[in-house]
Amino acid sequence: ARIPIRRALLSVSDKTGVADLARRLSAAGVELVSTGGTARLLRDEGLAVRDVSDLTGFPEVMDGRVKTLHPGVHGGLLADRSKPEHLSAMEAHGIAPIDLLVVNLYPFERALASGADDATMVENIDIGGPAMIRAAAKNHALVAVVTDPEDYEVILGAIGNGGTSLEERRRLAGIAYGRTAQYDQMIATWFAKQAGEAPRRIGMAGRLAQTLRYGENPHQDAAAYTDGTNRPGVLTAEQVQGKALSYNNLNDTDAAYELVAELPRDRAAVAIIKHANPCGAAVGATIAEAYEAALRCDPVSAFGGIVALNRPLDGPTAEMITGIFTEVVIAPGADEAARAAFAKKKNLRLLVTDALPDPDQHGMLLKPIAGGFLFQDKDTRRVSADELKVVTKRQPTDEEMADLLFAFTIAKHVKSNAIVYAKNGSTVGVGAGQMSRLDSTRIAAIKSEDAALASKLKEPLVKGSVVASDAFFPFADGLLAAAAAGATAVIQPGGSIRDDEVIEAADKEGLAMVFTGVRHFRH
Ligand code: 93A
Repeated sequence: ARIPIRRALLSVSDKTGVADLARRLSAAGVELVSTGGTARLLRDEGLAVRDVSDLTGFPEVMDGRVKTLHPGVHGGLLADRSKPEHLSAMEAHGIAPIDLLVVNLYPFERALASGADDATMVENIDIGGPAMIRAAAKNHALVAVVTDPEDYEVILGAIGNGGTSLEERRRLAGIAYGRTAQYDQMIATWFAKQAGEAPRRIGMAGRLAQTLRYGENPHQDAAAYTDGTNRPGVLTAEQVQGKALSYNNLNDTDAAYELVAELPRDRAAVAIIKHANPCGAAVGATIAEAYEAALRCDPVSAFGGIVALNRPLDGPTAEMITGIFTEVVIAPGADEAARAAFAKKKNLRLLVTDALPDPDQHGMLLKPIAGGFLFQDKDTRRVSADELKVVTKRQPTDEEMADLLFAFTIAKHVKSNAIVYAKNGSTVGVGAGQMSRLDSTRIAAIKSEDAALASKLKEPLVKGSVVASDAFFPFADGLLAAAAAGATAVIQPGGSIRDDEVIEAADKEGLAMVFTGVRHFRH
């Protein structure tokens, strides 16, 4: 049955759209009741609002920690008005029924993302809000509960329609419990982190951003979720043009953007991604220069690729990109000339963000396995020049050193076993996802030779390059294959029981080699 809305309690931290909603409710004759900040905002909008303290006969106290925690509120939310006993209790204690609850919670997730101190985190734990939400949702037979500005529409529709339907209230109740569960999950995870422990229980901390047409394949259902932090990235991007993003597009675009975000910010940087692996990445004086260099690495694989930039897209680069079939381009901005060049390619997706992803921001990685899932921190480790240990007789030159660090950074973003050859701030060969490190080393070199043939170069770019390995060479064979392909310097974690053999082979070949002491597996 439809339940008309006569009295609504509004208490929101995210004030988006609440004034509009309240105005429409008020115009329909609904009595508005509200907490401090929300009441103030609605009064500023010229609306008549009762204070919660009016309903409870009790002031908001303790910096707002106790505002709505009172039988005057909870009785109004929980009363089953079909029961004479509940009605008489309402009568005896002067409890007014509430038909609609609009609450959203203290922004704990925003506080977390902003790196707030412990005291601030604690103050951002909402108590009264979840209590009201759970009460109203339990009593969904009579009360509608809205926890998300996105659902104000449901209420606006109900106003002119004789009230909310049971079906609507039931759906809103489910959304409400999903919200409080997720909220407490986040708080629990924060406490576990403080205690230096893995959280005892963990759930899905996500909010539906969009349902996707399908997953990695057309027979798989899929959807994208945001984690509430609003961190810059593919999910916060504005899509300027092109078809809707697919599951694979989102996955690859994220990989591309996170990669360029980690390259030196004082250079323009470009990455081209296929199947979540870079088939080219480069830094340069300009975005156009970096794109050209990145494309040169493997122009065949770049077909249908995803391109990420660390600088705004400009006209000349946009023109170049349109010269080859490209699925997605993401950049922190795009100028007029670039937008005009892309407008001709209707299907090409252009995504623009106001900032790059923050590579130092911690994150959690979940991987499902049968009967459960694995959890780990995001790999935010970055190796700096002063951590490197030269282990060979020959020291790397300054040019080699710069390329070694660049190559190792790229290798972090390549599926293991990862081998990356680089020269002059550009990848020249990438070997990804092989079960043998030797195979990755060979494949990357073969690809460089193929690219040289395709581009009619006299000699493959891998000649005179440096090589990075995401984990140690277990034997000398991989290193020897890299030397045979033309690498002159090597960067790798070290730590194999055969390090001596590998170092000896490097010395024999005249290679310079540095150990990072840090491994970057990625699967
Ligand atoms: O500190 S609380 O847990 N104590 C309460 O009794 C209480 N009641 C509502 N926080 C409480 N709220 C929250 O206040 C709501 O969930 C909402 O996020 C916020 C709205 O406060 P204001 O209207 O003063 O801006």
